[in-house]
Amino acid sequence: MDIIKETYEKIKNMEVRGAGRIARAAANALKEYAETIMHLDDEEFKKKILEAGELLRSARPTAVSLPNAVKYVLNGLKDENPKESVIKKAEEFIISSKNATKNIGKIGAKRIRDGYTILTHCNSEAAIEVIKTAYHEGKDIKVFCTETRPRNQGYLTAKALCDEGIDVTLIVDSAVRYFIKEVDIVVVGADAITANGCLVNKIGTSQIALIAHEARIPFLTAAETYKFHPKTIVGELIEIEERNPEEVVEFEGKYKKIKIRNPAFDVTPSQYIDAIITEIGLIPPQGAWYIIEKYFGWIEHEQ
Ligand code: RUB
Repeated sequence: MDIIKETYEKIKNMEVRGAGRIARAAANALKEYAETIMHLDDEEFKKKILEAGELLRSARPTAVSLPNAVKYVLNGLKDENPKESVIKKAEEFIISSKNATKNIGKIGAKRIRDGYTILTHCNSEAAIEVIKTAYHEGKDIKVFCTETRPRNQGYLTAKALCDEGIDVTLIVDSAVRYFIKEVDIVVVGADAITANGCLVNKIGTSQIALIAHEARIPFLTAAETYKFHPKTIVGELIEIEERNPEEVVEFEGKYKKIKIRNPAFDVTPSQYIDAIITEIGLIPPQGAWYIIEKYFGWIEHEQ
């Protein structure tokens, strides 16, 4: 169980973060754990893997990639050879997740024209892949990265793009409207897409979408199909993670009584989203229901 607890802690304390990475970390932990308990009988093996899945799932509440990855691997328990199947499913998930990001890059890059300035928020592998692919296709592009308070994940994005040789400008989150006239397209990642086509992503995303909408700038989100939330089809709401107030600021003395709120994600309504870039193609937000229905056959609708 060590690998499971270790991975749970790393996801919880954000040593491993970002929806795609946490999903792959959970799948990998289940695989490594399964390999250590192959000597158990099938019933005992199933019990242990289910417990491990439960713990991993509880590490962070918002990114649906985490329960979707766990569920994908746990589905192996229903097979004739559950032990081999769990390991195979975990490997399958990790490979298909990496391929999905690559495909999203290729599809999304077609929407980036030569000379474009792109704005991105937070630190999304999928959004970065779109930008990197466009750049390596020879397009002359510039990127604005928001700082993404309070944890400043935007710095990671700025560094990753700078390492590729891309022209990057880092701005504070509140400067998006100031710079929007210089932006041709907004590309962000996704922690979850709901059945009615809304996007759940890093706090501040919905403000950016609103600003882009007002300025008539296309707003795209890059989301692998495992970021679509199957339970939203039966009306479930997505829990928005509220993190430690000390991430925002630490008050001393009498100022300790000042309340601080620190939601980590927000919801962007579908009307502000021009398209969702998935590994199977570019879809309108209205297509989210179809994706969940078609590609989540392996997830029963739990009510
Ligand atoms: C990260 C974040 C990212 C999505 C998508 O939030 O909001 O935009 O997770 O990322 P946090 P990816 O830092 O709180 O995990 O495309 O890498 O899956």
